Amino acid sequence: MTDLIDGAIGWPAEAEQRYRRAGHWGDDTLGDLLARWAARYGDAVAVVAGPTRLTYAGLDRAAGDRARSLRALGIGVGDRVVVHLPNVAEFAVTLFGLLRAGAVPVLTLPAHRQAEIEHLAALSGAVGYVGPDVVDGFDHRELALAVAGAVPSLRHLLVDGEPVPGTTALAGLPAGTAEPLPEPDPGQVAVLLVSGGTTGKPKLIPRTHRDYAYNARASAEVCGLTADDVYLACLPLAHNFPLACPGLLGTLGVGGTVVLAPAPSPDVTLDLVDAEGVTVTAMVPPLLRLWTDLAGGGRGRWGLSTLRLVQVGGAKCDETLARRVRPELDATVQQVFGMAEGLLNFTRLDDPDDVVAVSQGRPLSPADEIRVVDDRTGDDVPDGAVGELWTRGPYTLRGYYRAREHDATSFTPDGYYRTGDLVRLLPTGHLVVEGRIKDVINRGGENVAATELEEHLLAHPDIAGAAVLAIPDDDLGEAVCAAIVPARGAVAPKRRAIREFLTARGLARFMSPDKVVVRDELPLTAVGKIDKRALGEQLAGAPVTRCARLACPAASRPTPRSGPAARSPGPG
Ligand code: OOB
Repeated sequence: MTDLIDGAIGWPAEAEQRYRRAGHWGDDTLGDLLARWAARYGDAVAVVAGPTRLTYAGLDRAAGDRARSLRALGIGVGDRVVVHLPNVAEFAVTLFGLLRAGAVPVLTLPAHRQAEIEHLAALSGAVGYVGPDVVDGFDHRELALAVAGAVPSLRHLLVDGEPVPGTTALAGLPAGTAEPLPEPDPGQVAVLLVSGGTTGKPKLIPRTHRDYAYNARASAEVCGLTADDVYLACLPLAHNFPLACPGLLGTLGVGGTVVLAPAPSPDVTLDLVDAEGVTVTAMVPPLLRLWTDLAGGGRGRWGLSTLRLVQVGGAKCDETLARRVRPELDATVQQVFGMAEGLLNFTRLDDPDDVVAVSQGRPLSPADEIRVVDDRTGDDVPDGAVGELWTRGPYTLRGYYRAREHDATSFTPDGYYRTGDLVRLLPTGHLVVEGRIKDVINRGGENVAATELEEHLLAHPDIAGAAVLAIPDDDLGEAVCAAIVPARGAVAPKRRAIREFLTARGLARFMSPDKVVVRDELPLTAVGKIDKRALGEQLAGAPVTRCARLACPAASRPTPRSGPAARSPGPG
């Protein structure tokens, strides 16, 4: 194993040679690549954000200037800097400026707050923070000052906007000198991404120049991106999906234009599609549902005539929704099952609609190695059976950043990353995601896969959102709780109706929710996935229900209904 900076573990020499020979890994840093793209696409528009339009040459120049200013401050090779910017042009300038200076951006999500930023700044030993001034009434400068109070390494608090005492405006940085910028090693860490897990504290994922450049280039290829494409970043750019799958980096690599949506809300993003002639975008399933509801089939004020490809990923897209995209939005849907840790699976543009509707894609690279295993024994499961997905490859990490203890359980001795995702492999080589290992409810000995039940619930015409989670139960240990959001204009079905619906779909009785709660909306994570931890906390505060008290897990008698649950909002 090669040791990368400060404890990130690299690939063994044998794998490195293999990836280089196959042409996956090159010798460019991400900073070099921007210069290359600028030479090729000079005056073409690279980034659009509100009234700002940056050409490739303009972005290249701005990134170089920023790199020199950062170096003048003393920020140099290997220094970590927390980037906490929304989707603004400054994100691209800061990202490439840091890369050019040889520094390592720590890409945090705009929705992160002091607890997360403090943790990530301390974990990375960051020397700097770059954030906006005030967004939607939230003062990032105060956050930065508070974090700096707790994390002594944090010396430079840089503001995109108006500074306050103790912080410095990006616009006011010294120009720096014309001395040549450093040339970082392409095998070193380029960026630190934040892990997407919704349990425990976020971890940092080291992505090297080589592996991330390949990630973006190969993703662009699989999407058939060209210089004519206009990519809309709906999701926060700090997330791997809109950043490099293909996202910002993949689109810039082919000379296309990246339009930054200031907010993911459908009215903003749909308007941008028409205004900027967007051809490709990426979103999480809840947003895709809003798009199709609002704009599908010619509804609403949007033409969407340029849109050709809608990527959906981050969480499972149910079949019903996936099938609506082509007829209603007149675009190809591409399922993307990815992770900040590396492995990306895409349905291909020429996959039959039936495969695209039910699978979450197949690995991006011919060099991706995947195994579907029994997580207790580590043996491969029989063909087509459900097991945990293990993977290694040219853009999948071999270890988290400064987390050796965690690595011991997250990786096998031969370098496979244990994803924690439960999948099944179709004969075509496509994967179907069946849930997360930790997302299986043990209902008195019967296993209820939350994802599977959610998909069945979403097939109900009156249900627009569903999240299934375990609630403690004296008799069963865990009982099944479904939080549902009624479809627009519909009345939420009652628990009995849901049970009949599920039974008609052939589901075992024990799969029927013991409790149903109705919500106007479900809490979302920083990137827009359903946040089950927050939901669990909300439900824990809700009145206790007795409706789940079954004597036996597979009992067929009706569940007794009494107690406070009868008064809680909308139980079935
Ligand atoms: C993406 O990355 P993360 O790091 O925020 O989350 C990764 C996890 C996966 O391990 C899996 O549990 C879940 O999110 N996930 C999906 C999924 N895509 C991700 N579960 C079911 N179906 C899918 N299509 O979420 C991410 C990174 C790059 C591209 C796309 C998504």
